[in-house]
Amino acid sequence: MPIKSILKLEIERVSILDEHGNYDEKLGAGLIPDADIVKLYEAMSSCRYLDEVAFKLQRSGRMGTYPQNMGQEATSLAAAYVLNQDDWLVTCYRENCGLFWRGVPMEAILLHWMGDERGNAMPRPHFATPIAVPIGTQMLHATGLAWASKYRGEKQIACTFFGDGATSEGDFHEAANFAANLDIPVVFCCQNNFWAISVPGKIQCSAPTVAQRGIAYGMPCLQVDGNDIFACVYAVKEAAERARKESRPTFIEMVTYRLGDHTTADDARRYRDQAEVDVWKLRDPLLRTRKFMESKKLWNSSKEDAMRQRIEVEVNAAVARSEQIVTPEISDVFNYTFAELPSDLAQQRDSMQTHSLASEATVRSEGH
Ligand SMILES: Cc1ncc(C[n+]2csc(CCOP(=O)(O)OP(=O)(O)O)c2C)c(N)n1
Ligand SMILES: [Mg+2]
Repeated sequence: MPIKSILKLEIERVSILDEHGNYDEKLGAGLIPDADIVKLYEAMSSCRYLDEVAFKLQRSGRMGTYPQNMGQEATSLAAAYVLNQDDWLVTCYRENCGLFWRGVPMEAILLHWMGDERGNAMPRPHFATPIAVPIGTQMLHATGLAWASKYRGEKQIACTFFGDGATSEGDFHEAANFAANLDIPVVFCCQNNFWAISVPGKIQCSAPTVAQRGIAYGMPCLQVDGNDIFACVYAVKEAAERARKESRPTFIEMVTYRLGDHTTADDARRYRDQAEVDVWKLRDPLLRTRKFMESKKLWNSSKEDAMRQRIEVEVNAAVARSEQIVTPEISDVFNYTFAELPSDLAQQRDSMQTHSLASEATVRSEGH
């Protein structure tokens, strides 16, 4: 018997607005109206400014830790722009821009990183899940949410975000396998920023693309320039349509770069070259979008200055609101964890009122 090839695979890469300002008129026709690209740029700029402020808050002891999103704003924003308001957006921790676009208040994110659990209480109309710090868990949540929607005959789809490192977790493989085999309407968006803290991408994945990891599960896969908001919108639109019409998942590798440290607890200079960062600074999604708008006379430096002033007011007000929130009571853990408090915990709660924890609570609130 001769040996014959039974499968040949191909990964397509989508780019519409490249880093040199070239715009693909065919793919990009009617994709994002002019008025919207201005709003999207403003959203990315506001998210970038929040990064600056949050960094300073952490350094001055007003925030626990913070993962800057700098450089990766276009990916989740594109998804939030495309999705319906009642589709699920299931993120990890570098998708602030998408969350803000769908209306999640900035102070929710600030509270989360200030260590206040109430930052995780995403109000229902936003259809966003709490920020997932355990790597990979959210891909399963998204698959479950989309499956539930399909089971109930509802129209909602789910879109989940995760990093390149997360595709090495078992959770990714379980979610992908489940979604592809049960025809679940979920969009998997992998933000390949080439690093998982200090571990370089080539150690995580020996294949030439991360996208092809999805092929093994039999789902459509593609790669996009993740710093090109037009390409991201194009890809998510196509994937969301597939999810809605055919109830099929898609895997999108969004190639991007984190311009900052992993978090404020990291110093990326210890493991990556400045020359690499400098190359990616030129591919910055904000810079690219701004140049595009200027070439179309949609933007200029006075608009930039006016926007910066608006953003400063908006972000500073969110910081003030998050710092004014009243510290929770220790007894809240009893009052809000169970619908009906088990008797042993009721006993603990009652004894807490008369024993050491109660005095600790008083000291804490007095000292605050
Ligand atoms: C289950 C789990 N293991 C380890 C960690 C510690 N950790 C935090 S971020 C990170 C790297 C994640 O890399 P990637 O998925 O590429 O996301 P990125 O931070 O680059 O956006 C690790 C290992 C964690 N949070 N959760
Ligand atoms: Mg990464």
